[in-house]
Amino acid sequence: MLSLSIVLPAYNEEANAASAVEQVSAVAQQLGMDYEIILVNDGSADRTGEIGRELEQRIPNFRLVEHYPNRGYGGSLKAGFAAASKELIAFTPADKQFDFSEITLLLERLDEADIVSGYRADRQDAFIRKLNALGWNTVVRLLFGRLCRDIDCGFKLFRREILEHVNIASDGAMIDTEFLAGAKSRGYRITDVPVTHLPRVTGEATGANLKVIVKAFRDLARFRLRLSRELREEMDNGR
Ligand SMILES: Nc1nc2c(ncn2[C@@H]2O[C@H](COP(=O)(O)OP(=O)(O)O)[C@@H](O)[C@H]2O)c(=O)[nH]1
Ligand SMILES: [Mg+2]
Repeated sequence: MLSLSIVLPAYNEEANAASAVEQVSAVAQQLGMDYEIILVNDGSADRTGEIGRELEQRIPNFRLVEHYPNRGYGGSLKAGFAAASKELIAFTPADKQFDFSEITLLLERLDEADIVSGYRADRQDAFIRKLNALGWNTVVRLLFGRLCRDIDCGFKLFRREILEHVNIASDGAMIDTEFLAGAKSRGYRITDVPVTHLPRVTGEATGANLKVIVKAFRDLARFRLRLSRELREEMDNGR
């Protein structure tokens, strides 16, 4: 049985963090795997850090990683990945928009893939977010071919070794695209499974503001160029 690191990025999640970690912990204890849970406090202005330190007193195999100032969704995930020590890494947001017990659906697919992404068959976000996602997934597919159905789904599982071969520069919303495209172009297999998506009940989603979107598209163009250059260099060095 492979071992598992579970990363939860958190930005101003004082209303969700404790119950999110308790839910993940309850599921992880049933998996029969060697596991660790890592909550990443991404420069929150609220009590997320304090709550994380309190959780360290009572949640088994739990660790808080925190940094200031806020780095962004990608930056928080990368901090969690860097702290992870197990063979597999799963990530799920601290706002409880996924049912972590469905991790078993992702684990089941590891025999056919190196990265298993959830996809939000029934996405519980505003219409504008769905429209943005459609546009984003279409542009990414044009630039990198098919990666998976729902590129930015925040519930994924992958083999940690991939991080040794794929360098992720973005600290923003581009992280999933960089990771998936970088992994696919190095021959790693990607698959996806439908997962339940829950509405955000408390706290504020900031994933859709215009600044984030414009930055992501600019980063996308830069990444396309960088990936081609990296692959050429790897070819030249016979890797
Ligand atoms: N938006 C945002 N979320 C962050 C950041 N750092 C960590 N997160 C966490 O990343 C997860 C996803 O963010 P969210 O805004 O809910 O994005 P959405 O669900 O795609 O709308 C949440 O658990 C956030 O707390 C950040 O700088 N910005
Ligand atoms: Mg969310």
